[in-house]
Amino acid sequence: MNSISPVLALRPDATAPAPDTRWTVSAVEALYQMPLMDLLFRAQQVHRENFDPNAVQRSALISIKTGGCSEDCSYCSQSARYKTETEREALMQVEDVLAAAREAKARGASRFCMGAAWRGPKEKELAVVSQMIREVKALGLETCVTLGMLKEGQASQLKAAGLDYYNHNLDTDAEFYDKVITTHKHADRVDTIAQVREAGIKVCSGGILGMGESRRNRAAMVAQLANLNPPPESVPINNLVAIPGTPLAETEKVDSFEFLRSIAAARITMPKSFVRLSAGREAMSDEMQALCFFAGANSIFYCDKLLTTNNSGTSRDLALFEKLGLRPI
Ligand code: SAM
Ligand code: DTB
Ligand code: SF4
Repeated sequence: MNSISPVLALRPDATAPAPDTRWTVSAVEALYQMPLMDLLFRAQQVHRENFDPNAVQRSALISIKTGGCSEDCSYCSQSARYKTETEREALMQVEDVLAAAREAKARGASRFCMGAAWRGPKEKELAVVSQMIREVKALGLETCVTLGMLKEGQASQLKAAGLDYYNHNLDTDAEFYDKVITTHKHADRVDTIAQVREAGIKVCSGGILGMGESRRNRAAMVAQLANLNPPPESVPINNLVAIPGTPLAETEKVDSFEFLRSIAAARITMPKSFVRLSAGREAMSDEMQALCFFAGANSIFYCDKLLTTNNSGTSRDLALFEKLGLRPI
């Protein structure tokens, strides 16, 4: 009898591009259109081919400079243009950042991410951040910063300080970008990512769902991330945290299954990348998070606070890891 492996028989090859082929938006959209069980199964298969399915990477996140940002990102509590509850705070002292990094390490984080509400860093600011990177790295943590757009030469300064990852999200589809942000262009984001890559720093880039974008917009963003050569090593998928006072405060939430499909699409199109279940976990049930891990998410922010909003707390995360039998990376 001619026996076809059930695994192969279930693989919908119509949506699988040959290796080294670019993902078209339509091919990613076709993933979104699959029956959910087929999509989840395929995502889990890809996940198991590339990662330990029971291990999740944990990054701590801290805001090293808060609020007062010149940019008009419609989702952000830190834009100076919107009246939000976020209070401005100047760039932190290196010792204070270091104390937070020690705590994060003691709690079990493996990476320490530092975020600043800047359009981009000035030279003096970059020197201070470089010092933070050196000292955090010396504690034995991986380092990540997100400082906005970089100018020529700045990425190599960060590399020289020992930076492991630079976070710079595409945030949304190029075609939807100007509905959300007008003070800089989608192409500027791509340019900074190229500079980071050029300097030999690992790229962390993803986006936000639930800003009123269409499924096609979501598929286009996933395709664009997947077509970066190579794709980002880390892909944060944020569920919009609606901030009172921002233009997106009342936006309709993205459907949970649509969010899940986006995680699966990221996993399938970027098989070797860590996919981070990022902002929005506080509002998710344990069951929803478990489904996201099944769909291929294998990284989280592990800290009680994100930049300005609450994260799912570390004690809830520890309990969830225990319940699901997950191991930290
Ligand atoms: N200013 C820098 C920049 O924009 O690249 C770095 C900090 S910025 C706050 C980092 C990322 O946080 C944004 O690109 C966006 O993806 C995410 N973010 C900000 N506010 C958010 C919100 N309310 N909900 C979900 N994600 C958010
Ligand atoms: C990312 O993709 N998400 C993080 C991190 N990179 C810097 C930020 C989430 C911010 C959520 C809203 C806030 O706390 O202000
Ligand atoms: Fe500024 Fe970044 Fe917020 Fe945009 S997302 S307003 S650049 S801090």
